[in-house]
Amino acid sequence: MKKKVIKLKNKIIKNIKRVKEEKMISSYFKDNRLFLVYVLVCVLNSTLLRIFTMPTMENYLSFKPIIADLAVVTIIGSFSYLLKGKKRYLYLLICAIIFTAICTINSAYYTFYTSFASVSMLSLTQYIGEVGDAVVENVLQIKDLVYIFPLLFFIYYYHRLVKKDRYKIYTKEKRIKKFKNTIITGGVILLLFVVSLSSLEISRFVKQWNREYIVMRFGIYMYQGNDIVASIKPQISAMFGYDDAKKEFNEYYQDRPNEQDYTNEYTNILEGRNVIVIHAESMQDIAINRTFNGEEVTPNLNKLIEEGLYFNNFYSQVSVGTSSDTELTFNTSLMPTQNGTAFVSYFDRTYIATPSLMKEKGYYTFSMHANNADFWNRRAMHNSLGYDKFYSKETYDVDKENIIGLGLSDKEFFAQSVEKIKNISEEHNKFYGLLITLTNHTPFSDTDKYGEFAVTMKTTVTNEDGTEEEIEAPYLEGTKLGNYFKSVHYADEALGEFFNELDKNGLLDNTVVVLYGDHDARLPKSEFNLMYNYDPVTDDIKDEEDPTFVEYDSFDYELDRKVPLLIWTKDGAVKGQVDYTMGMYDAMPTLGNMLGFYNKYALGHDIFETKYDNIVVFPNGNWVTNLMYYNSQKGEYKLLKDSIIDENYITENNDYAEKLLNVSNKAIVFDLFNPNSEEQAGKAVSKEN
Ligand code: GP9
Ligand code: MN
Repeated sequence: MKKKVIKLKNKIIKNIKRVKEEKMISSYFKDNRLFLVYVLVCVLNSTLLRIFTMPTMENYLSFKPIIADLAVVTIIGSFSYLLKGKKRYLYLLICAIIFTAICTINSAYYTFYTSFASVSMLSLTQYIGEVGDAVVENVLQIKDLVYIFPLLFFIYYYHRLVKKDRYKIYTKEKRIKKFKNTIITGGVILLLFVVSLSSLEISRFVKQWNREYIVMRFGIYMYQGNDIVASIKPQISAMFGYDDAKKEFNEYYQDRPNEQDYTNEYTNILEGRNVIVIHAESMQDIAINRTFNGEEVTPNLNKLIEEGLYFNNFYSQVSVGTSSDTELTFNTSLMPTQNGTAFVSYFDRTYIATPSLMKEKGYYTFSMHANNADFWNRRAMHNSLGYDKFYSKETYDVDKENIIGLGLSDKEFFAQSVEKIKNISEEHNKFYGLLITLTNHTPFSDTDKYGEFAVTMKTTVTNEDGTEEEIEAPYLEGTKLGNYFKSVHYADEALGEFFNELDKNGLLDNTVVVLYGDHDARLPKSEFNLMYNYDPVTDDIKDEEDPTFVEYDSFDYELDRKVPLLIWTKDGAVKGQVDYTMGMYDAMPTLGNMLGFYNKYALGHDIFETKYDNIVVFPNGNWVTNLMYYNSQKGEYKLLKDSIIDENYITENNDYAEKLLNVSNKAIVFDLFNPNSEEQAGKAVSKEN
């Protein structure tokens, strides 16, 4: 009996405790409703951003970034409790607006650059106006505005609380107590998060070069906070850490000979010739030798490829500096910088660049681009690269009729440039010139100005009654990819006219023409799928069960981002197709060997020395070799050959890529090609002191 009473007593105590706990929890919720809604809104937005930008299984299941967001949002929000009355709401509102803005901006930025935004890019926002259409059509989409709705709910919720008289006004003691409890809770969540991190995660967070990886593990808020520190760092770190950078730099290059120590069949083969380099905007390899109903997209380029030396496995290595990054890499064999862009943030550094080296060989060097000279800071940077003169928009006749897309049409640009080159050739013995095209730039929407080129599919279909019928299915008409091919067709036509004019004026006789595609055209993957798997009968993508269905994954998409590289002479001095895996940074050493110059500090190689052993490192740490494409963000790869890979292969190439990116970045940031860099670093430090 006694036992039963004790049992009952215990049960009652337990129940009272549980009820008390439940009451406490519910009273906590009631007491902190606004704060909790603020937390929910901010964490939800960050989660939505990750899901919309990187929809992978790993992302859906990952709690880590949610914990990180929770810690940041709680700690920052906790200060609201120090404020009285309505001010508490206003503080939370401002925080929620900032967090929402971070999500919106990053969502839009990701669409355009497949990366997350960095405050170091703020100095570039002036260029956004210049690419006008491109930004509106490509960047601002409805999905970027989704983040505003949770914010609106937060505002609505506050007003509802006020209306129902449920918005709490706390005493000073209560406010301080709440602040303390909340910040401690945030701190504990943060601590739990930190102890869960692996050393790889910590190291990547510190380096901040793999942005997707960081957002995936640390959430967008921690990423952005870290980015602010990382963006200010280059300015500060150019003052500090010089000795370590110089040491690393010296070690990297210590075994390199000062003079070229090899020869191959291409050595000096083009020495002494004039050089015309064509920077073909957004020219992607997928357009080469492609036909629609038997019509070539690039008939002129295809002919030149037949006559010249063509590299059909060539990748651009751009980061957020797109065109300008390629100019940097092509001319210096360095990689784009890890923060900001070399053209904008580091234009005042010393560069060992092809134009300067050609100048030393007695060439007159120039660049031509019919756009504003300050775009990508070219006015300043072309000087640093060693161009004697930059012929920019001011030197061209640009009128309304001649504008396509971003500016002067390629046909008009080339026509006017030939006149300039004619004068140059009369005044100078030898010249090295760069022509940057413009028409074939995203969004490829000026289709009525490109001329006729159908991207349809004509085919014969058998009707139910057995009769055959010729149909012309829409295929890529009306798609962005289709418009791209129309634009490329125009760019190719302009190129054909340019060659004709050069030839008519005798300017091809002792000249080598180099043409590269500066980067891919940022076309949607879904449209590639349509291109490879189009069914003209249904006017849709084939069924996956269809035996002719071609699997198209994200690796295929990366591999399709290849761009053309062509070296052409009228007399066919160099000829053939080369399928070695090659990157933009290999252009300088490969051309140097042909033209008779050598740069000890090139990060790439003469492709005719490395051949199939080459590796192309991308600014985000991904790399591609003859054997595999490796995605360092996801730690996944695709084998390109039927071969067995040694397990060290990935580790060694990852180390190689990381070192190369690091040395390249430090060489630029610390101005290590400048013989006076040490003195300058010393001065900067003493100025600081
Ligand atoms: C602008 C042109 C385009 O002058 O070079 O630059 P992008 O948008 O390709 O970097
Ligand atoms: Mn470009």
